[in-house]
Amino acid sequence: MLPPIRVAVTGAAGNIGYALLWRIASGSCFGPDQPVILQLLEIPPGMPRLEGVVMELHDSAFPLVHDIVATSDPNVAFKDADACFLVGSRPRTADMDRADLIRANGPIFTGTGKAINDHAKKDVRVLVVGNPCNTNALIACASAPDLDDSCFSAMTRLDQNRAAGQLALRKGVPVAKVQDVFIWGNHADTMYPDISRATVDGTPATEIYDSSWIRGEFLKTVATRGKAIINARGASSAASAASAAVDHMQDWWMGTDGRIVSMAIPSKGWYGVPEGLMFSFPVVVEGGKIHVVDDLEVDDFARQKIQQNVDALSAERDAVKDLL
Ligand code: NAX
Repeated sequence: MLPPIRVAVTGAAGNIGYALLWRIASGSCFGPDQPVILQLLEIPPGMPRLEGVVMELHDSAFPLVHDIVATSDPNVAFKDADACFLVGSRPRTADMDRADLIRANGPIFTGTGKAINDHAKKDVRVLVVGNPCNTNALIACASAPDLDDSCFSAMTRLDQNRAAGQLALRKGVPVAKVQDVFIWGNHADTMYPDISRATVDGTPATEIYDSSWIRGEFLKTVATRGKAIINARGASSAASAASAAVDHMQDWWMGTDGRIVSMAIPSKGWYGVPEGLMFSFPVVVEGGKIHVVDDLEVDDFARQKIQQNVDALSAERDAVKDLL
């Protein structure tokens, strides 16, 4: 048996937390031989709900769970953390636009980033899920000056999985047959699902789907899926978001074996994306290191979509520049 790793989850008593913790505890994220110590953070009003979650985790008797810490103190939650899922943040309400959400949630991530900086392992892997996740990750990263910026990422895997699901449904094949579709940009409705390298059962996706469907209905379905879920379920995506968070962290932890996946990471100028923007790129992971696949041909349509995301994320960055 390996020594246990410490996994911090914020917003642990929320909807995504309720699905995510069971996947981590069962071994589906870090592997069936990797014990975990769960370090769960909530704000004080969430602590009674978190107590209930912890009771249920104990009642699930997961052999891989060596300890559970439930706290409202970030300094405790991030102590010696090897991996962090930053889920906790304020959800957008009807009276808020995106700019209001950024202003409301930004300060959470300065405190979180500082606590991670001061207490987590120096090679910690941080995944930001709480929205607006790209800019929240940027703030957390900027608030952790002692850590390398490669410790921070934001989640666009749900968008990737949604895109793969739509391609599979359209062709009538299991989703496992779909490979190498990925997302550019922001986790927002500007994001761009790119099929230029994707294959379905070994055949290039560009030979299977006509471009009017790809640029029309497919793009719209993926971009507006979050709203469609809310309309249908009366609540936002939770289990699929948790599943995507597990996929993202598992790939970061174990590697992608050559598969291309999507992760939003601090740009080093790849594809003309300004340095420092937390931008989703096509990546592969090897030995715990994320590498951008930087030699793809980008057509005019994709270039225009990348630029839209650069503009949106630059505007978000400007809106929080006092926090960076
Ligand atoms: P919930 O409102 O169910 O849960 C959020 C939890 O976070 C609550 O229990 C709350 O008490 C806690 N919280 C709030 N501020 C906190 C803080 N400063 N420290 C610790 N905990 C805090 O929301 P849920 O459905 O779980 O969604 C969580 C976040 O994920 C939201 O920001 C949501 O927008 C975002 N999402 C991101 C997705 C992505 O693909 N990146 C997709 C799903 C989801 O929309």
